[in-house]
Amino acid sequence: MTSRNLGAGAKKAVADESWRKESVEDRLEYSLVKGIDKYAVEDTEEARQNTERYKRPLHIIEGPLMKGMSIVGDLFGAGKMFLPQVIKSARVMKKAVGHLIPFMEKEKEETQKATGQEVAFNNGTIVLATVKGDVHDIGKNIVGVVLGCNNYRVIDLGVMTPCEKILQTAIQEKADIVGLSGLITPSLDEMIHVAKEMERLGFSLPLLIGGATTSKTHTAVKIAPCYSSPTIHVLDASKSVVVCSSLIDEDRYDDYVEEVKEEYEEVREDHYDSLKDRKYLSLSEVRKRKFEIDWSNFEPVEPSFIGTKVYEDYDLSLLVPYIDWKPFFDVWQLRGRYPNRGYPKIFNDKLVGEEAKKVYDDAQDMLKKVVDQKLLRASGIVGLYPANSVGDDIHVFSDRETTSGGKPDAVFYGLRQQAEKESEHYTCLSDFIAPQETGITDYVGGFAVSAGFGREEMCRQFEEEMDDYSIIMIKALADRLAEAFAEELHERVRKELWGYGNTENLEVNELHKVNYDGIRPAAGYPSQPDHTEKESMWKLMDIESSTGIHLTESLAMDPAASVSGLYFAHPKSFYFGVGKIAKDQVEDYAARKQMEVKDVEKWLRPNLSYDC
Ligand code: B12
Repeated sequence: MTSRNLGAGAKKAVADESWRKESVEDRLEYSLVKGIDKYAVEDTEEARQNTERYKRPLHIIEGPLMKGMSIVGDLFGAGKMFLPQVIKSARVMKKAVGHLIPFMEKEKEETQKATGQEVAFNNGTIVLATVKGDVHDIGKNIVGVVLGCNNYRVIDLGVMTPCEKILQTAIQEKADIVGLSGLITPSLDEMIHVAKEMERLGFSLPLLIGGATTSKTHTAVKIAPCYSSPTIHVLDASKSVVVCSSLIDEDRYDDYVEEVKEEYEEVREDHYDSLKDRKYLSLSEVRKRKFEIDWSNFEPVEPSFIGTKVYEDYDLSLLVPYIDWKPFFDVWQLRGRYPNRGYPKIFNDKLVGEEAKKVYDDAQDMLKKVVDQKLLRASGIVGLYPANSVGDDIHVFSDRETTSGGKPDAVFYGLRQQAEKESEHYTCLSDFIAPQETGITDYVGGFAVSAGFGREEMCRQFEEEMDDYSIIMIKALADRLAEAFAEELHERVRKELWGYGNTENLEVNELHKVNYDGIRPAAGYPSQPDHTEKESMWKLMDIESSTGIHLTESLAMDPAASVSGLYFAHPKSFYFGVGKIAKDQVEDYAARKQMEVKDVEKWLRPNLSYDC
């Protein structure tokens, strides 16, 4: 496999080459602004040879390269350039700087020998890491690239990084800032741990917090109080440059840190006030007000098999039509404005339409290669079982005979809404399964899919080529394929494997709008925020050995491009959010799951209505 012909957008060099006649400075600037990496090394070397103008290799970075990147930065800041273009510009910058690094290292050694003084080549050093137990890194990668373009030295420790490694690296590399990333809620606790360790070990470096599961409130309420130096939540990549430059600039540091401190104090006050305002019903009360389904005339459809069916090396071409492209554009921070928000209408958007089309075309090119050359592999599993609800839990059986009061083969535990609200129902997933006392044998399903096998090999190849654009592209596509797999398999389940929707005939866009009967809630999503439920699924369906999808200590699925969940068939089932729950439910849940209350509190911390 040669990544030369795999790299996204690589073949789209400009047809008009007249700009090659300009000065080397203009050519470098043009390459950076247009994101053309073809001549990056050649032109940088030409500039380096001109030792009269550029006495040190660093002067080429500080001169033409940074000039080009600051134009990129200004255009990005002004909303005239978009993330995919910035990442392509960064690819040019990385190749140019990569060519200069050996010369700068040599110079650094010589200067250090001669003067005994350290030489800095950049705005500052930032150590980035996805925390222990978490496998997601698209967001962190984007931040790394954007900071790199702004001449920060970025040391990216990758995913599943233990606290000790992060802190050791920060010391060894004389970092100016530490940045943590996480996608799933268990990572929030790991971030608190890192903050506590930084405090214990006497660190004073600013700590940045980012990733889909993080928030300003969580950072202000839970992480910042553990560490006496600045701890700042960063919403997205574009904000990361402003935050880092305010922290690195000695003149701005004090004011900026003071401002954040005051803001976080207010966030904490608001948070604690809002906790006081909210009311919760007791668990026994909400159980009385469960979501009622009339089971008297209900005849569940019997699945075509009981147990599991494994799909190895699933045909990727079957998945492509099921891709939901909207989240793909979110990754690239391309948002169309009403009425052009969704796909394909985004292409009509005046502001982002053209760029959206370009990144989409690059995605199609890469997707074609991935499918034709089988560069990614997809595996999945479906499990279908007799089941009954027993209170808030779902008892699952391996055969029909054992449903009537027998010992279940697995129990899926449920959480019930408790925050007072206008609607009369306080829902729990178990409400969608026939209760044991009805005597009806109902069914529940489970699934796990991944399209991430082979992704790391591709990324390593792109890394060698210093091609961050293609790294982000392949990760985004693997995630899209994983979700498409979940969508396609769910349809297959409804139409054939379980068969309760065998007359269904919906277009893919209707599937994305959930216009079919039944739901597939995932452990970690709002209907069941407890990630530990995945352990029961993995055991019942033997998921790891059947598919190769492994659970980390934080219960993230590895490979990252994986999705899992349960299937509910009842036409009245719907998605909902459990929201915050009170201590009586936490204690009851812990007793049912035979877990310690403090462990339940750890896994469900973002859902607790109380502080602990
Ligand atoms: C797309 C998506 C996925 C993709 C993967 C996404 C990825 N980034 O790798 C797929 C489909 C694989 C997926 C799977 C799952 N997901 Co998901 N997913 C999302 C979704 C819809 C968007 C996330 C995303 O990609 N955003 C775009 C990227 C570019 O943004 P980002 O990662 O946030 O990064 C930006 C900033 O956060 C910031 N940033 C990030 N890191 C850092 C670090 C520093 C230092 C700084 C300064 C800034 C910074 O800058 C970045 C660029 O701007 C969110 C919901 C949402 N709207 O956020 C849920 C969400 C993240 N998923 C969630 C869950 C639960 C899951 C699953 C566990 C579900 C399941 N059981 O199958 C799995 C877990 C997968 C696994 N391997 O374990 C939850 C997580 C919260 C929780 N309860 O744990 C969310 C929030 C949905 C929800 N509302 O419940 N998911």
